[in-house]
Amino acid sequence: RNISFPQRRSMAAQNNQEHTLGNLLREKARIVEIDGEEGFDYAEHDTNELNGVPFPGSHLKQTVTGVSIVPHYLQTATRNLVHDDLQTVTSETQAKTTAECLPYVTGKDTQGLALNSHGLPHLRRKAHAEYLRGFLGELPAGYAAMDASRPWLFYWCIAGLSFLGEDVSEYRERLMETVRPLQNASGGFGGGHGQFSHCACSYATILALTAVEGLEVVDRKAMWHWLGQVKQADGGFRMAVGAEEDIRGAYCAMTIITLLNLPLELPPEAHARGAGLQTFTDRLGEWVGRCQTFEGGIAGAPTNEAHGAYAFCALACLSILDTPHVSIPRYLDTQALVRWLASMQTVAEGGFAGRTNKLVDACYSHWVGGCWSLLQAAFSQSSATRDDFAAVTELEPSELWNPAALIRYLLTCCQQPGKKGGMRDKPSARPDAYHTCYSLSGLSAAQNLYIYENGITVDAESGRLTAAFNWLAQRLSPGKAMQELGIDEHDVVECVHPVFVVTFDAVMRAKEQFAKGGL
Ligand code: FPP
Ligand code: K
Ligand code: ZN
Repeated sequence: RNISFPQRRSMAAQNNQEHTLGNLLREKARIVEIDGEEGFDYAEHDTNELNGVPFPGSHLKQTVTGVSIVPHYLQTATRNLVHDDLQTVTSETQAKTTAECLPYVTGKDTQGLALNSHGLPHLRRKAHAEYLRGFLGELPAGYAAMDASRPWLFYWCIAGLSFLGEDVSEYRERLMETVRPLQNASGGFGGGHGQFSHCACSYATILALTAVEGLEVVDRKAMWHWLGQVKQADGGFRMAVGAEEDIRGAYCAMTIITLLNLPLELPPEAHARGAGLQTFTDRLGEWVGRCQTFEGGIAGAPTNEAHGAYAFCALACLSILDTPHVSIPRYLDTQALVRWLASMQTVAEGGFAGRTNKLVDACYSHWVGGCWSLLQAAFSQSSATRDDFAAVTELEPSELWNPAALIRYLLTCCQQPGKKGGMRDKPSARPDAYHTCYSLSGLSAAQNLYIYENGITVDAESGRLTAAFNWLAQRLSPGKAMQELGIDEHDVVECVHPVFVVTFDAVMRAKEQFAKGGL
């Protein structure tokens, strides 16, 4: 009872290491069953129907340890594996969150939302689009606190609209004129005029411009020089000159370099040259590898705590460096990573948490759901990698997470009901542009199919890394898959690029625009 929090965590980690993932999944099913018998809410809500319609995926239900009372996804989620009766703030907030979500995920309370043919709420396309458009004008005074994050608002709203299939071309001129004064003559974008350039602001600006075909406003040469100042001798990137070095920097910088087709050679004045580095990619994979923790997840920087948002940055960065099924296993312990990622899908909410012993949150539908898109493609690639994977996990890559459960969480718990739209972290949170954008991106990860086509990884003429341009997407079409996921055609979002997080069309246009390279 007096076990301290960190000790509990490391017990969980040791426990994880002693089992195969298949065993953990079975163990989880057993724990859920015990909870049911002890009077925890699961039994009461246990049903394979929602408003008279069978649960998506309920036909997949297996009988585990002789008990088949829980819906399929309660069996496949592996969270809270080490279950004890120790009451802490953590266990209390978890119980509160489960209780807050259960009426919605089970369909007991539909909040007045219009339902689809599977008994789940429809995606409120028009309401969410209107909500996002509302941030692309003047904002109330309280938003002054977001001044240094203005490019993020441009990106979340414009990208989010494009994920809903809305035409965003009307924002082209306005966005170009708005970001022009945010660009520094010495390269990169800040949050506002006169603010220092920053990797996050530059990344968000570049993606928003990509979405509206407005990249010509970028001074590519200056950007190349500026990025040369944030590249570090150990292989990583700082977020700004003199700022923290973390994995966001690595992913943001490599995204900018690739979309703008900047030279991979470091500018002559880059101080990392003094340590023998010649290119932006030197020592980068190794640095990303150092961010993997004892839990198997990825931290923002070496020695820090594993977090889903950083796992996405790591996998996306490695997917820019090379073919994902080559670069991911080269720098990361994929077994450990997969085990950790699987444990992020929560019971009974069905969405993802960002880290061990923390709560489900809609934005991790993208940060963690996006990891699955990248990994699934990596491991479905060849029968060799697939067999390797199955040997470790006893499972197929597609069995490691439950897209139907994620969709259910997003549609039932994360859509703001009533007049206003927008999507939210969880029912007790208010909607915001960030959660709306990444909920929609997470829906795409759960709905659409991404395929990695082996192809050229470096363009011979321009020198650009092209590995991240080899993705193909298959939009979910009517039929069995929709049935299993519990959605109608109306609820399907556009294919979101698994590395660059804008639509596929937008990525292809950027690729063509700078095909020649040069500066
Ligand atoms: C914890 O917040 C969150 C973090 C430690 C990192 C979040 C980073 C991102 C969402 C994005 C990074 C990526 C780019 C491209 C900039 P918390 O403690 O409020 O949430 P938690 O309880 O869910 O961990
Ligand atoms: K959070
Ligand atoms: Zn969130």
